[in-house]
Amino acid sequence: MVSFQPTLNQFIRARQQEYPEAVGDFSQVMNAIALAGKLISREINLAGIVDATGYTGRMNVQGEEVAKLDEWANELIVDLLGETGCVCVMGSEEVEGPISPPGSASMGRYAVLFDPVDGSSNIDIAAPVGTIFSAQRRVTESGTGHMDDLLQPGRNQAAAGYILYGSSTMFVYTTGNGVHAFTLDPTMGEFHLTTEDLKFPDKSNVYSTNEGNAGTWLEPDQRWVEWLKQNDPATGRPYSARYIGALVADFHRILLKGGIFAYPGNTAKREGKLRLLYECSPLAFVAEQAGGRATNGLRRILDIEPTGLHQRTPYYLGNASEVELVERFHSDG
Ligand code: AHM
Ligand code: MG
Repeated sequence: MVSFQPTLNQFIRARQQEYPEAVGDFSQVMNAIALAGKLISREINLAGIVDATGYTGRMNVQGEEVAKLDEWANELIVDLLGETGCVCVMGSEEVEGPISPPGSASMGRYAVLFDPVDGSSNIDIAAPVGTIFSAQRRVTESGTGHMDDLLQPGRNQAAAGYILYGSSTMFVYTTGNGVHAFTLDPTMGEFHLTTEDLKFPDKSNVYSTNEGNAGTWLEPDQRWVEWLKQNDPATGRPYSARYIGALVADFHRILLKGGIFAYPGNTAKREGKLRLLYECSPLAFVAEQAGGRATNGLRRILDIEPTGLHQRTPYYLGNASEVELVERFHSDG
């Protein structure tokens, strides 16, 4: 038999056979997300040709302009997850409240949160963007799911991951048993396993943050970034800066090459910019499973009890030693 790397679907099915109680719902949820990823990847590749760049002219719940691709990808993911029958409720960056799947589909066992196209302003310049997803087991007992199913701490996640639309399209996920990465073969339309049990490399002296905001940051973050830039070869300083402005792409580089991503709060917005449930928690789960760390500067992201679907949090993510370093700046005042 010709040997090839397993497809995402084969990999998930093989893993599921290890759990006799599994009934296949989880595979269906993951397949729906992967199919959405393939369709979004195609649309992004053709964005300039099919008039998918630019904005709709509407604002989303966060008061941000809605890119055409945000809206299209949101509807696509809602439809594909909804028709699995395995999802009881959804939460999206693009929609203010919980999204109920149509009809009996709302009996499903999973609550799924997602950011359909994160960093979507990058689309207009053909730079990388990503989809982020998180699947929680429902906590309500029956019928349509609701907010309680969505507002769970990240440590409860059944699965989480992202799809990176870069020079290649990658699907990276964890269910709490390591992080696995797949690359899309566009000629076959299949994601193939490229790395099983992915781990952060040893620390590297790279930081990724929007330093243009540094003047608005709180004092510990300002001291931290100044420290990184000092010239002290014995401690590997100065660090190198890398920032794409799309969380999935910035995080993926750090996962593969090492370093830290930070989006601190500032004096006007203490909670910063990034959203806990569909941006920070899923990548925190991936980071921890890859041997890294994710905190808000003082506290583990996965232990934050959410109170709102779109709540924000300061965010530090990457090699454990690098995240611990910035935490020391915070705990020292
Ligand atoms: P979005 O959800 O509106 O796309 O914003 C999230 C993005 C992240 O991908 C990225 O890390 C961050 O915003 C960049 O923000 P900034 O432009 O302030 O550096
Ligand atoms: Mg986003």
